[in-house]
Amino acid sequence: MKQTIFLWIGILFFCELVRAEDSSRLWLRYDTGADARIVCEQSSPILDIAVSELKNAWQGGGQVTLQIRPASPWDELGEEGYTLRSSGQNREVTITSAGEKGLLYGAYHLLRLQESGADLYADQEFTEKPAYNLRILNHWDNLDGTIERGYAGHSLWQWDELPGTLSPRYRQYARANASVGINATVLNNVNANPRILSTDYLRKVQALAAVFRPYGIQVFLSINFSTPSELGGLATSDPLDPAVCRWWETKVKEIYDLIPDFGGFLVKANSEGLPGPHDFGRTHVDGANMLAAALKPYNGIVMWRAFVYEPGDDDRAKQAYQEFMPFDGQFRDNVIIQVKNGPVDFQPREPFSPLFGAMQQTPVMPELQITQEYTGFSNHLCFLAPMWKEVLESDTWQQGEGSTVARVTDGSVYPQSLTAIAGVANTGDDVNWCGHPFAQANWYAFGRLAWDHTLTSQQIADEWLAQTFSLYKAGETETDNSRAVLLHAQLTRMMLDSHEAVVDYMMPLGLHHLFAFGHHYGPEPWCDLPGARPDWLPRYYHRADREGLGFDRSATGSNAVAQYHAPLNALYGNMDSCPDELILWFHHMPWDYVLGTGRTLWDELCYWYNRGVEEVRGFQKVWDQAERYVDDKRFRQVQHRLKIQARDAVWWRDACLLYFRTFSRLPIPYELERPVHELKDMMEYRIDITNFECPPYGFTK
Ligand code: GCW
Repeated sequence: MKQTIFLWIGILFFCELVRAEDSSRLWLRYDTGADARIVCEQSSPILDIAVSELKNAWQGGGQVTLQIRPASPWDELGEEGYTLRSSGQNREVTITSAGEKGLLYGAYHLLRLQESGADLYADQEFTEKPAYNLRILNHWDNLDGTIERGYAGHSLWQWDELPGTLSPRYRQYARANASVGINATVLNNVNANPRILSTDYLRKVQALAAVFRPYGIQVFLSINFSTPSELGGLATSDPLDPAVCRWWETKVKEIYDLIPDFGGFLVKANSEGLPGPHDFGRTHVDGANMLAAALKPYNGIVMWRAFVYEPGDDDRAKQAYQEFMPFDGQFRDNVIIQVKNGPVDFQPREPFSPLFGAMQQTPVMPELQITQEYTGFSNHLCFLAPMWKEVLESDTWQQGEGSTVARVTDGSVYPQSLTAIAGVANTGDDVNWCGHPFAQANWYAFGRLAWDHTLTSQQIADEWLAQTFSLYKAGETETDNSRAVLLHAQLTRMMLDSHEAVVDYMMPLGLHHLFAFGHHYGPEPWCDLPGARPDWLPRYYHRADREGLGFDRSATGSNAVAQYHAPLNALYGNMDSCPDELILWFHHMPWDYVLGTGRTLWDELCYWYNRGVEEVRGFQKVWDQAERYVDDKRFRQVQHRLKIQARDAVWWRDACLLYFRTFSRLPIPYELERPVHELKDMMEYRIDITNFECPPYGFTK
């Protein structure tokens, strides 16, 4: 009898565990009910959250004190930074900050240390402060609930229900952001619907802002430049028209009456068919400054995107620089230019945008893409921290050696009061938020790097894994535990290698934009749509012909290299010195050109594609070992997606090599695996993305 009862208790406990494992808790998987001793003399919505998080989850015993210290002009940590002191002897932790938000971030950091297995009572004192003032998510969420380039379901924002009904996920979203230091969000797509500024929608935005505020999160909106005419009924949206200026001033006042801490506007103008100041014969400066003037009285800002390009004769990669450099210094002080990490468009690998560091009188902010538009959607495991680190650590040389992209944008090199970094969000209403369990790591990594870009990818992967999978806790014996330690190391390695693997099987050696037209999932290097914009077709980028492959951006070609500061212009501009990783970005290389490895371009291409495939197969082997240590649901989700990724990698390799082979007419090196697809079949195949939420995908004919 007793045994049966125990058995039932066991079964119920097990069911509860399984039920709980739906990935919805992200990296915030603390055991609750700790009832820890937390002391904080003040109370406020932000502080109350800091206290309750610790009270619930702090397992360190002793006491944690949260203290606001008087702000002083010498306090370099600001309102968001903090000092954390711990004493082993007294089992005490004290976090001090000049601001409430600093204490909230300190509290989350303490819990992060706990969950990632740090020694909680090593006598220590350290300070933390964010690298960028604004660490902001950009949601490409449409008002109809769809998400442009979103792969985790529909929008989190239930516009139909707002403002009356507040989904519990809003608070969970805010909490997750705060836990990694993200302090702002743009709620709607940069391809903005004018209706977002209608009073109806502003009331919905107000309701969201109220949920986010206690987590230190400020709300911004993307605006459509033609809103005065489209929504306001004006005859024009010309930024120099006094009636248009007045319209914006009135609208901005309405917004601030509803949301006093509203952050400002994000603007995509005269880009990919969206309206902008050019439509009225005005410039980006006219447009941005007009909005900035309306926002200024409320301390609002304008984030004006530099993602602009027109079909024409000139290289797309050069256009943002050409269009924006002449305006350097002409923007108002509450305008910041938002620049994608690379000069084209979030490709798996690009060199950094030459605008970084070059604009010296205007603040510039990097825009990174967390959602995996070009890296396998939510099917492929691709940890993006290494890619972002590569960009942030690229040396622009604009002010001598060490003027890295990070340092020219975070205020270290140029004195700027406005510093910011944006990430295009990968969240949706899927239970697990991001589609792929490992895609959560990219949301996490964006926050951590925006806070501290000197963290290594390894540190970030390490702490995310420890918090998200708790492998060590699974082991029952010492052998189990030491296996878990080894597995943790292998999984970290898998994450760290995953971005390079994706580059290898999709677009190695600097190739870019070989994607299928429209949805950007699979390969279509041959794509040729009559009437399509040439700069939206892969041929524009790979330029394969009988002689060779790649885009000549050297002095003999488009001369995009001239936009880079010395010595990079020469380094990139010369085939012999250009890094292999970027060689086809900058050069049209002969098929038989011998690279540093001693292999010809063609052979090297085959090797890199194959390496990508092999790497993914390696990830499968590592992941299968996790079966005993990870809950069944997440284990199978990842396992299933790795299968898709492995199939897709072969598809990418076969498609690109067989297609390029029609130009090189060279054999795939005989020691390498042979293609398993026919080029003709792959060219006829159309990916069905109408139901992209439920795999399987991949080339199966
Ligand atoms: O990467 C491209 C995307 C578009 C996107 C655009 C942009 C929101 O394919 O979907 O539009 O860039 O960043 O504006």
